[in-house]
Amino acid sequence: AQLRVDVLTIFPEYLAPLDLSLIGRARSAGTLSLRLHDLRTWTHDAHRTVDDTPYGGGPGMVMRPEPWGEAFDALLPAAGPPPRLVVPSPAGERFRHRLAVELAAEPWLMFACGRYEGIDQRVLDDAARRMPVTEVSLGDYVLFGGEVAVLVMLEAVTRLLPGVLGNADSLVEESHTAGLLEAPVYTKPATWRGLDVPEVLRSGDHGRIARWRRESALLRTARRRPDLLAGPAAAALDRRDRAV
Ligand code: 6GU
Repeated sequence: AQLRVDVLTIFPEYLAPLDLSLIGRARSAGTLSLRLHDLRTWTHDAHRTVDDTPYGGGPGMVMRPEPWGEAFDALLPAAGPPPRLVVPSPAGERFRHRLAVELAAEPWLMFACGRYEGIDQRVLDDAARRMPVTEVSLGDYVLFGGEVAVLVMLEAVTRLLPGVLGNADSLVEESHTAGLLEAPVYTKPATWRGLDVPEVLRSGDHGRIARWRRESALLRTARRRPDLLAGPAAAALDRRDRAV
């Protein structure tokens, strides 16, 4: 497989959608090798306990370290390169297109899904002695756990794998690849409920269409996401763009 992925979670059923659609197809095509692991496999008490009360007090529960340690012992190779460990957390680095590209270039990813108030910090400290660890946040809000974040990240990463998208051009043109939002898109009919498709898109003039799309992308980005224009994409704007 192009990419091997292991996911550690106490809710493997949460990741059932990974059988569907294009991710499911990438799996059956052998591009993506995905394994889900129930963290409770590495508990030994009758209740298969994965959490305990926080040292220092406070609300909620913290994931205890032992099952995580045993899981890594079982899943990491005795020799050879380890996976890159990705830990979803609101305290992590922001997940952006750039990081998706980076992850898609790895041979082996492991995701560790925390729940409750988080995972005992020593799990991350110990893991970092054995493999590269990246804590990743989807945005400035808090989820119950990392599972849905893994769905999001795996979808963003899988579609970047060679052969997953039918048309490789869709990767080149799309939003965020260029650091800009995409121009609006239209299909038939040419008029619908009194609304017309912009004439330029029906003109057949590929030069005009490309300029219109570029301008629309710039305008949309300036209006909706001006922060993107302050970033690295700004360096790529040419003189013609600045005149828009
Ligand atoms: Cl990646 N995980 C969790 N648990 N909460 C989040 C998040 C991730 N990103 C934003 N909130």
